[in-house]
Formats: sequence, structure tokens, C-alpha cells
Amino acid sequence: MQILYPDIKPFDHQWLDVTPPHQLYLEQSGSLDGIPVLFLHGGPGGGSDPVHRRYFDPEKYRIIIFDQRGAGRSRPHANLDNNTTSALIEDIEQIRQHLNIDKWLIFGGSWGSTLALAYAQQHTERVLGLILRGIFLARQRDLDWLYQGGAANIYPDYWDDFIQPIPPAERGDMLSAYYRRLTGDDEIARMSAAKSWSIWEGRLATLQGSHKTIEHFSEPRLALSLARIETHYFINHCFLEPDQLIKNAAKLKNIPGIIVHGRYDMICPLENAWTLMKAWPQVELQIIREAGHAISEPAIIDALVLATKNMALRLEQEL
Ligand code: STX
Repeated sequence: MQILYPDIKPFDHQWLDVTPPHQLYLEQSGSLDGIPVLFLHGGPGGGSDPVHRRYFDPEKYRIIIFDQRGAGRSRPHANLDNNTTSALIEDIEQIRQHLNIDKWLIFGGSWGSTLALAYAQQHTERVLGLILRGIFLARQRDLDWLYQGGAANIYPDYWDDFIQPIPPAERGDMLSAYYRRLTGDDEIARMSAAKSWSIWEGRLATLQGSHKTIEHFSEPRLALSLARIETHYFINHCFLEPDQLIKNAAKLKNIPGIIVHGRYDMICPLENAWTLMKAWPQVELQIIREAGHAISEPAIIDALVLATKNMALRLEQEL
């Protein structure tokens, strides 16, 4: 059983100016001459966390982590202007050039896997490999699963709490109903909607459920950026064409890839990973027996740490 690497501090951090009004928090840790790996956080709007550094051997990897537009320590917080998938892909390219990196490994879970796939399909020649967790294809069916009744079959009690802030007449379109409140003038209604939104996601994230997870998701800053940025992306179908990530999957055929997906993932059902694997048969799909969605699930940690170890060995051989 693999466990996380020790807690480390970044050797460099900065705020990078991208298209106004955005400035991105960007940090590097591990070894400057190691294999460059870019960590893409989830949500969108979830932000990065110091624990994310600990999935990589700091002696082998140059660990690059940033907060996407409006998320985490990026500024302005929870801002939706010029906040689109193609803007994030341009940010990734700007970061790569800014750090003088030719090619890098991309590591992303959930929305981070969505963004990783979109980036890799557009900039294939820049990608050494992909390690993806909890695949989120961002199709209509994936949004309906989360916000229009699917997961409600498994969690009817938590679903009741989730729909509670929305009057029955508006429940036919939960995403728009939440988006209106999250972008409205009533600050109390905004924060209350943000917390309900974020807690629903937090409750679905782990197999066991825990106080710590719920506390984390109800923290006002996280709740607000997660809820505002997610609803903004999701009412726009993540700014992707229908089935875009599957239609373009053949572009990945020469990129080494590992997918780690929990069988009991209630945020992104395993079907997402299965469908991706069918379209990208060269990828290695690991179905994790006793795990849900979160990056913090013990069996997911085990698989991801092993994946970064094996990918380093593979890439060192090729270099
Ligand atoms: N959102 C899936 C996702 O990317 C629908 C995600 N879920 N939870 C997270 O991200 C955080 C833990 C990063 C907030």
C-alpha cells in the first residue's frame, strides 16, 4: 500500500498575469531538474491544496501546481469574466512557456481530468504522459447525473438538502436556478446557495463520508468559488462541443496514459472512464474496488502514488 510523500514547501511561488482581470497563483516544488509535472485541480473552482504536492516523489519530479482562474489563491477570487475552458488551456500554455518547459506530464482528477484531456488533445506534442483520476467527460448525462436526479437515487436524503434553497417551480433546471442565486445581488442568498451546492458535492465525494470533508466544503471561500465557477461552466457545458473529448480521443494514441477510477464514484460514475478507455484503447484503466471519487480516498492514493512512480520509471527510460 502506497502512502503520500512527506509534506514539502514550494521552492518558488508567484502570481502570473494572464488575460485581465486574472492573476494565477503558481508554485513549484520538488526538483528543478526533475520530470516536469503539471497538477490540474478539480471543480472547476476547487483550487489546489498543499497535499497535492505529496502525490509525487520530490526527488524525481518538478511539481508545478496552479490555481485556475478565480480559484484558490488566484485573483480576483471566484471571478467569472473571461473564464472559459479555452482560456484555461491558454493559461496552461503560458505557464509552460513562462517556466521554459518543452514537454510535461499532466496529472488531473475530476474536472482536472476534463481539462487535461482537452489540453492534451489540442497540444499533443507538449504532453509526456497523462495520469487521470475520476474521469469527468462533462456530457449532458454527467450534469444530469449530478444535478438533475441521477445521484439523488443513491442519496435522497442529501438531495433533499440540495434542492431545499430552490422553490419547486424552478427545480426542473437546478443548474440555472443555482447560477441565478450565486450571481445575484443578495449576498446572504449567494453564500447560502454556495454552501448547499458545495456540501452536496462534498457528501458525494468519499465512500465513507466524514466531518472533515463537510467542513472543508462548507468553508465560505471554497464554497463560493466552487459553486460560482462550476455553475458558470456547467450551464455552458464546460465550453466543449458535444462529446468533444471522446471524438478526439484518437489524438492521444501515442501518449502514455493511466486512469485511476473508483468503482463507487458517485460524482463521476465509472462509465465515464470506461467510455474513454473504449475510445483510447492504449490507456491503462485501473478500477479501484473500494473507493469513491476523492483524491484523498486511501485506495485512490495508493493507485495514484504507484502511477506517478511507474510513470517516472517509464519516462526516465525514454529520456
Ligand atoms: N465537479 C467534479 C470535480 O471536478 C463536478 C470536483 N469535485 N470535487 C472537487 O472537484 C474538489 C474536491 C476539487 C472541490
